[in-house]
Amino acid sequence: MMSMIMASFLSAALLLLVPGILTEKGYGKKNIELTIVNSISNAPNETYSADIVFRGILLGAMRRLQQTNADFKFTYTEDLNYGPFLESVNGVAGDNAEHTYWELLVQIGKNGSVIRPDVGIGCYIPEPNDCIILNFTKW
Ligand code: B12
Ligand SMILES: *[C@@H]1O[C@H](CO)[C@@H](O)[C@H](O)[C@H]1NC(C)=O
Ligand SMILES: *[C@@H]1O[C@H](CO)[C@@H](O)[C@H](O)[C@H]1NC(C)=O
Ligand SMILES: *[C@@H]1O[C@H](CO)[C@@H](O)[C@H](O)[C@H]1NC(C)=O
Repeated sequence: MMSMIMASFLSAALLLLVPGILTEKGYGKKNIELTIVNSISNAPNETYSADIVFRGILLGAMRRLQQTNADFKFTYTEDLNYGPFLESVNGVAGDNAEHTYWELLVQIGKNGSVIRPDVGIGCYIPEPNDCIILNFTKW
């Protein structure tokens, strides 16, 4: 008897909690925009829309985009200290001898300012509506 009361109390409590959990700051997938800019060749920009899970890392969104969109490809190397270093995007690779690399920039919100994150693709956590800019450039 006691355990039945407990059980119904617990399931009632769960019913109250679950909708809260599901709606808590966007359970499920949100969108970010990913713009590929080549500031060296001046090739036209390419823009993709990618899914991002709640507080997911940019690398995760890029991996899922690569799995679902045959036009988007990237490679990275693993740095001992800092993790994933973005090496190439759609066949264009950074080159130490030419001092070229893929710079990670983020435009905050739609018409917002552009920041240069102080972490790489494995650590950066985009906000929904962020526009990620991968800028092929020189150092
Ligand atoms: C030089 C430098 C660069 C050069 C490296 C060119 C080269 N081949 O020499 C360039 C311009 C490419 C670069 C790029 C970036 N960098 Co940098 N870079 C440095 C710096 C000033 C010195 C590194 C160095 O030469 N160390 C000495 C050598 C002997 O050691 P090393 O282990 O061989 O160094 C290598 C790694 O540091 C690696 N590397 C450099 N930057 C980054 C960034 C990431 C995320 C990774 C995985 C590896 C990596 O390249 C070096 C040469 O191969 C450090 C700050 C510092 N004072 O240490 C920041 C630093 C390592 N970079 C940093 C960042 C954030 C970036 C960028 C993500 C910036 C951006 N928003 O685009 C990009 C990487 C984007 C990508 N493609 O993934 C951060 C990393 C912090 C973190 N925890 O993620 C640091 C610590 C500076 C900071 N802001 O605090 N970087
Ligand atoms: C490409 O995108 C960048 C960053 O959003 C922007 O500054 C630039 O004007 C764009 N270039 C073209 C040709 O659309
Ligand atoms: C964003 O900027 C563009 C170009 O400057 C402008 O035409 C547009 O009205 C702006 N949009 C918003 C929502 O501010
Ligand atoms: C890309 O890098 C170039 C060279 O550093 C810079 O002038 C340009 O503003 C960057 N692109 C964007 C979209 O910020």
